[in-house]
Amino acid sequence: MAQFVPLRTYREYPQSEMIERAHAFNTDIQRRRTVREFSDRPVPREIIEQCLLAAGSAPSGAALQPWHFVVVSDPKVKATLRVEAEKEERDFYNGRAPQEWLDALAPLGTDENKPFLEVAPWLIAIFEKTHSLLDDGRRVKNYYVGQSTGIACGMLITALHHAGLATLTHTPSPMAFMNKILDRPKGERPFLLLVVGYPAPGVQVPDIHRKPLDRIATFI
Ligand code: IYR
Repeated sequence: MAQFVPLRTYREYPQSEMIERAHAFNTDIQRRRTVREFSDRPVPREIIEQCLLAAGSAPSGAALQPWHFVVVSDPKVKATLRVEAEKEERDFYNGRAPQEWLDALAPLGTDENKPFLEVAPWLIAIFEKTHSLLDDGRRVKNYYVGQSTGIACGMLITALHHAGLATLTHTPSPMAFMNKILDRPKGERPFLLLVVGYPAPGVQVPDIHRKPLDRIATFI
C-alpha cells in the first residue's frame, strides 16, 4: 500500500539565485577530469562513506536501489584485481578489440597496464543487481537496472569531485572476475570499477574538449 509523507526537504531559490547556482555548479563540475595516474596518499574513509550515501540517494526503478558498492582498500585485494584486470586488458588491446575501437581510444593514451588499481587508496566496484531482497524477505525483480545504476554512479563521481577527489571510471572487459574476487553473487553484474584518490603530482590529462550545448542538446 502506498503511504505518503509531506515533502519537507525541497527548497525553492529566488530565480536570480537559481541562475547563479546553475552557473556555479557548471563551472565547478567542468573542472572534473578523469585521471589515470593517482597518488598513494590516503583518503579518509568517512569521505567515501558520505559520497556513497549521496550515490545511494539516486532515483531508481520502482525505488528498488538495484546497486551494490564494494569498497576496496586492502592492498592484497587491489593487487589481485590488478592482475585479473590486466589479463583481460592484454587480450583486449592485443586482438579482442576491433581496430575501430582502438582508434577511438588512441587520444586517451590507454593501454593494458593498470598500476592505478594498486596505487590509488580506494577502489569502488559497482554492481548492478537484477533482483532485490525486500525487508520482508521477498525476492523481487528490479527494473531499469542499468539506468538506475548509471545514475547512481554519476552521482557518486559528482560527490567525489565535490569532495575534492579525482576518479577514473575503469571498465575492464569482461568484468566477471570482479564477482569472484569480491565474492558477489551471480545476480549481481559488475557495472564499473571506480578508482578514487588524489591525482598524481604533475599528472597530465588528454587535451580533449567537451561538445558545446548546441551539439549535445536540442530545444524544441
Ligand atoms: N577497458 C579498456 C579500454 C577502454 C575502453 C574505453 I570505451 C575507454 O573509454 C577507456 C578504455 C581500458 O580500461 O583500458
